[in-house]
Amino acid sequence: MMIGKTSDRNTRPRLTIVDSTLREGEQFAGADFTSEDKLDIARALVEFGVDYLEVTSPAASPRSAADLRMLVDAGLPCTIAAHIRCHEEDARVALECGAGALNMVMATSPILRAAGHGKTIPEVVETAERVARAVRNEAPEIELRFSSEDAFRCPLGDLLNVYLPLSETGLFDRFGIADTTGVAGPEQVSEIVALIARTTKGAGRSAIEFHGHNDAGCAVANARAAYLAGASHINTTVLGIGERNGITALEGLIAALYTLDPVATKAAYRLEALGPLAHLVARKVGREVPFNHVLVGETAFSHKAGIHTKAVYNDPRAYEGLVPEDFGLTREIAVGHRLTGWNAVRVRSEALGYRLSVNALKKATECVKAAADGGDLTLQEVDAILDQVAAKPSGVT
Ligand code: HCA
Ligand code: CU
Repeated sequence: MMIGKTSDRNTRPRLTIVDSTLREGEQFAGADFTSEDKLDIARALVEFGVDYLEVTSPAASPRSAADLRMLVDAGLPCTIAAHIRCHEEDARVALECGAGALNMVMATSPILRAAGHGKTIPEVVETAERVARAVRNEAPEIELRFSSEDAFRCPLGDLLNVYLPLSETGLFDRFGIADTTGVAGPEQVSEIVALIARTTKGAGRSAIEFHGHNDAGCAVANARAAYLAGASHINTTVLGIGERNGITALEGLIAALYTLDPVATKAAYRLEALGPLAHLVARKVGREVPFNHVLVGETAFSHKAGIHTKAVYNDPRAYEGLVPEDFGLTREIAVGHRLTGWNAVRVRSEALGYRLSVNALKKATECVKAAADGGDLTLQEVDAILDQVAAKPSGVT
């Protein structure tokens, strides 16, 4: 398996993350990024190891254009992709601002075509080709992607009637497939990604970019499925922020990649930078990191029940599929609750410098459980019980 990144074109990366925190993420209800915010986030993403940053169309507002210029001028070691409508004017502005790639998008599903641009499938193809030719005229070497908005609510025949003629033009580097309303499941994503990758291969270029929303909670699973089915590029945002409840979270995708190949994932990304990155973006959008978020949530490495804690003390792999130390994180073992076990109490007692007999530890555990039946105890309250038990002559071994 090849997870990773390299700037060497001959050893093209097997998977490239196209992070859209500065585009899809800007569409999150709580996001109102200043120019400085955008630069901070861009730097942190690149520092983590992301190669592509997708940014809001410079045609959206004068500040959006100025911010794209600013990001280009910052000279970060990454490609800045402007997300644009399939309009020649949008493309022209993006090129003028110095974008390194153009991520064009156009709706293909019947519902979005009717509610949006009103074009038929042949007209979608004609428009995309016309804009792409204009772009190639202006900037022959620019990286160009065409994506179908709402691809998963689009009849398969229509989808093929979009991607096949467009791939035959040879104008595009990549095709995007978007689950805009988050209705797809992993099996459907696998099937469509594999089919589009296969059918566009040979005719033109075969790189596939997947973009998936999280309305039904499948965004990370769908991105994983897309990757395994042959997608070369995956869209993410930090904390998954985006329209409604967002898209594939960068943290979730990284965790999924790590479960597939920890060594390659560690080699490709600075994993310990993920936590600070998540907290940075949370601060910028004025929210907390969700307590149970993948990897970086407060409880992501908390162990509680006695059976779990005992096994984790013996071997953390017993209940950890992801190694917190690899991400610069620490596990937490809760002691002061009614589900506690004497191993957790023993470890705490040892941290306090006691060497208690098994009997004394079991006695202390009973005391903790009984007291915690009235509500969880603080560590100080647990320590007070341990102090008392240790003070009894029979307590110490
Ligand atoms: C949007 C829609 C989009 C585009 C995805 C893509 C979606 O906000 O413009 O460019 O592939 O979810 O369809 O984010
Ligand atoms: Cu989207």
